[in-house]
Amino acid sequence: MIPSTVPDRDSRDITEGWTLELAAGRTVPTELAGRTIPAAVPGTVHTDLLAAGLIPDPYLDDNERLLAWIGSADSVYRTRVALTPTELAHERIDLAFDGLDTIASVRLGGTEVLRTANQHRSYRVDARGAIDAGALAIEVAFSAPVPAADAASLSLGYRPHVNHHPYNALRKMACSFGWDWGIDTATSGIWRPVRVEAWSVARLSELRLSPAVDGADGVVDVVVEVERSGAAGAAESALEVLVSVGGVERSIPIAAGDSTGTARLVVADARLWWPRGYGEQELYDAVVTLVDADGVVRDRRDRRIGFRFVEIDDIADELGTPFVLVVNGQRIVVRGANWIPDDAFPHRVDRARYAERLAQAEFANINLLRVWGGGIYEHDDFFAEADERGILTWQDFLLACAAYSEEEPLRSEIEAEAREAIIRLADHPSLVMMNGNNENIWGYEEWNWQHRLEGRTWGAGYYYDLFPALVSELAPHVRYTPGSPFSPRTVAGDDGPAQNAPDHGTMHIWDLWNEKDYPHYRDYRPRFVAEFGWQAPAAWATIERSIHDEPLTPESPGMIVHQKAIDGNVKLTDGLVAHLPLPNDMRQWHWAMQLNQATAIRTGIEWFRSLTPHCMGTVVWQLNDCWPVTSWSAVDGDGRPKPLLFALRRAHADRLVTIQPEGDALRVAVVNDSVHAVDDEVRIARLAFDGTVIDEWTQRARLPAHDAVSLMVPDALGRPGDRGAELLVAEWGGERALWFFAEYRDSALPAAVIDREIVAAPGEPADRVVVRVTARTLVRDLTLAVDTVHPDARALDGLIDLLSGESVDITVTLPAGTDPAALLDDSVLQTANQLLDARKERDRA
Ligand code: BMA
Repeated sequence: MIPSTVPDRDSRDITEGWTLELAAGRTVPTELAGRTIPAAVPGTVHTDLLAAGLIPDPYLDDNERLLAWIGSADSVYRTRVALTPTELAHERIDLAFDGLDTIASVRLGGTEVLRTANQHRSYRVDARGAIDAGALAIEVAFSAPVPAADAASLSLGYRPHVNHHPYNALRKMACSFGWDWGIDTATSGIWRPVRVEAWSVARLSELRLSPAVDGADGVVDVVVEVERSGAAGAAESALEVLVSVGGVERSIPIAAGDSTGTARLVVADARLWWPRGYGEQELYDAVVTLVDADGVVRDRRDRRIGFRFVEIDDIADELGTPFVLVVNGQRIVVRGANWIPDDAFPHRVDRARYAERLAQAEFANINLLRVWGGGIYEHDDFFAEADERGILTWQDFLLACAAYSEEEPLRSEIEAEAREAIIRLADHPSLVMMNGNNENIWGYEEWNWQHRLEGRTWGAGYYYDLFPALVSELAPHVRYTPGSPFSPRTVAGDDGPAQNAPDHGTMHIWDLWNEKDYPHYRDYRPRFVAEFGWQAPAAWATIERSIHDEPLTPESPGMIVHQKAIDGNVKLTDGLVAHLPLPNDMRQWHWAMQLNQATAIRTGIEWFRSLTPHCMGTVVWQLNDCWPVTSWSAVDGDGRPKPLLFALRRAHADRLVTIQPEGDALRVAVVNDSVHAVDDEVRIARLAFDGTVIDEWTQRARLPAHDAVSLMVPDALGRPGDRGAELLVAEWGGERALWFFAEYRDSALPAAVIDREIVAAPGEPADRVVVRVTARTLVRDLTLAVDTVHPDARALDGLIDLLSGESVDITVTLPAGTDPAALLDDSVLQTANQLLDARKERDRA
């Protein structure tokens, strides 16, 4: 029987009474040095100074530069905690730090008890001896991170990295030093909760649950470790760990003097956990309690686990090496996105924000999120949301775009953080894979690092030995890959590069954004694309909130500060002008760039999905942002979607029809990633822009679940009479694809004539209105800029193509008090047509 009692221990977060003091010296402004500033834990120096009104918001305008001094400031956090009589009655009083950012000295009553240099670990100290008059005086002194990283970059030995600071010399969130989408905030602080934990006899110090599937049964291997209090007799007392999963219970005796135990539970006829789109997300409560010889419950853990088994099919075939995630025996077509910290100050991201962001991922039909290695080992709330929604996750170890020392002191830090991350995250069913690094193997082999390293270590020992050994020891039910990208079993030579080889394993495609136009995605026939992306500015309301340039232009000072990519604006322009004219009007520029981003990514995903099953996944760069910035994201730093989110929703839909060029001909690919077979006519028609059908053709396509087929468009049908004024339409299974023979700018796309009205939406909640749009001409990419009406308004559909005469209802959520009629204003309407109107007007002038 699992005792229902709560454990006899006291645990509480220490959130009260914290202060921050900045040490005089270095770059600290004199009026701030030595001052006592109220502080928050969890928190950071930046956010405490901001809350105290002592600095402006770093995310606005050019404040990043004004606040750069913080990275070179030493700081001290202090509080005094009065302990309760119940706490004092316990044998042990520990302080548990879930995260310290980064170089810290913890002092209790003036005595140093802990030194740390790793943001990605947690720490615990026995604080009993430091109690004075029933209270603990806690002081956490942080050394400035920027000079520390600089000094370490020499003491560890130079190692290549991207961006401006040597983030690879310090175990601190790499992107907090600035990234090509990230603000440089290198801050300090107690970024995760601190608890006082009072306990007696023993506590659960480690718990590992490895769920597996054996025939119809679910199997959970349990490993527990206990720490004894050290009080007289505690070492000898016998303990018992009780485990319960889905009604099955097991007892693990821990003999006197012992501290570990194992058990295997079998849950007969277990219901499986499936990724979304493939089945249900069955979760089981797992409860683990620690009971002492007197039957008193001393500790307890509650988890939600799931039964699924994961394999990676990377067995070489005649074309190279595939990369296929196989979950419960089902080959998964990954429709994924990369995830970065959702805030440059990640302690501000709470469960509600994770829920909102993952709901946006779900909206975009995303079935996998990759937690990129320049950020953090994500919070449990992120994984809990993913578990419930069936979004697969893949967590990188935190080594990105750089070479890393394999010697001490870095080696032990990396091993300790990796162990901790694996143990903390492994029982989330959504976590299917851990990955050694981001781009480091590629960088070593192909970015001239070997030359610069002069024989120094670069991280191979982590990727090929340490990490795989830890994952198989601690989480045998989670898969591992050495890197992203990673091409196994290849050597540089005649048949291409050793790494990032399209035919082998995972690849990142960046040469398009950097150098070529997006139709060149079709030059690749990859097995799995783990990164590719295209930039666009943030939503209009986000720009208005965060940048106050007068005039606001693509190159005005604030816009340039909020664009971190090398030659970002030049690449935006180059990427646009092959397709659309460059508008010399800020609102139109903004719309053109957002549209181009969406089109570029949609082109890529539809092409890659048209190659199913040769290509078994795409993971677009990137879902989210950590502040308001021009970037590759689909959702901006204020949480507002860009039109790309609609493009992802379409391109990732279970059923996809897409028209792709194949040599001189056209191919219609129909892809069925739903669990149901689809039997329908494929109807292909060539139309004039006014809607007249010029030619058409049908053929039946019956597709089992998870299958794809391509049909070649008959020659005559695919050959337009007037390239600039005709289009091809393909329909199948309720989906539709359009193909335009000419670029927007070379086409006769007419000025759009569009009727709009607000229609009553039966059953819609009061904050929802429906805008009915009817096209009187061919209209491309219709998108409502609803955030210009109210910053919190959201449209639930966008990037809509309408043939002349067609209508669509767009649901908009609109905060109370806003007049829905404002949604009908011309300034809200965005179409590709209007981007050509401006040029036509200019040509006329
Ligand atoms: C890849 C990523 C990130 C980067 C992105 C865009 O290299 O791994 O490092 O932000 O490209 O340049």
